[in-house]
Amino acid sequence: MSNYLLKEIAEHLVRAEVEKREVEKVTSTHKADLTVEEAYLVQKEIVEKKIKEGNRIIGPKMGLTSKAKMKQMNIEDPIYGYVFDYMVIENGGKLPLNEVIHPKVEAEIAFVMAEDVEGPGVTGVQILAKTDYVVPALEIIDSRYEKFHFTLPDVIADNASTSRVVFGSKLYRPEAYDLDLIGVTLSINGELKELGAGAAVLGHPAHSLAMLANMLAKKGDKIRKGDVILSGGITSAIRLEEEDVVSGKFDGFGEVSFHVG
Ligand code: OOG
Ligand code: MG
Repeated sequence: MSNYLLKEIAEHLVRAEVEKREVEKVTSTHKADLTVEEAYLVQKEIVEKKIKEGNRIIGPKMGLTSKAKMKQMNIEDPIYGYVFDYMVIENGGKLPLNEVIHPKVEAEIAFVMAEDVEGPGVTGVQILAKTDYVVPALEIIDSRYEKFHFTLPDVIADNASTSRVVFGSKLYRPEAYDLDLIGVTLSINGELKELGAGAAVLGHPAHSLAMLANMLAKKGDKIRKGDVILSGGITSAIRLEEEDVVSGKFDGFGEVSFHVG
């Protein structure tokens, strides 16, 4: 793929995000045979563009790490993307609907890293040993593609649909919990929509971060000390509507909430 096309696709997707306009998937409009490797180059271009514009990385994130998410999106391979500072909504805060296209919410467990972790060969135990804290989170995904329809390379190029995130207000030490056994409920306007447990994410959320470290290693990159990392949606994502009040309850971890305005 030419450097020109790569930059063109990156700009096209950033424009869609900024203008809050859904677009046809890149494999329909720009390059039918876009590979996974090329898609990560597009994503890198987007990330570098956002950094140049003065935004800061909160951390990488994993996606499509649970059966529920894989089934919902019809893609079987975990992916990663990046969360930026402008995407963070405070716990209990508001998601202005006019800032997004067609948002969905999903419940996740996030990790705050105490040290760098560099693959290959990283295991879940090593991740836990290098984690300062875990924190419950609600991720708001907002694919820039029409109807959330995409192939694996499309969603990678689109920074894994990353849009907004709400982190819980309290940090928890990882060794005090069996993160695979943490029960989670996701309710909207008081109605239970989804439920699951940490084990839905590759057997244990730490496995997701181990996979992330090993995927990053292939690009000469690593998990960094201080990164706050989403391990991936535990359940299917739920479409958000005007005035929705969203609550994620995590057993022993309290509640994370926001409302749509
Ligand atoms: C891709 C983003 C996936 C997750 O946690 O699985 C993701 C999508 O579903 O649009 O963030
Ligand atoms: Mg997610």
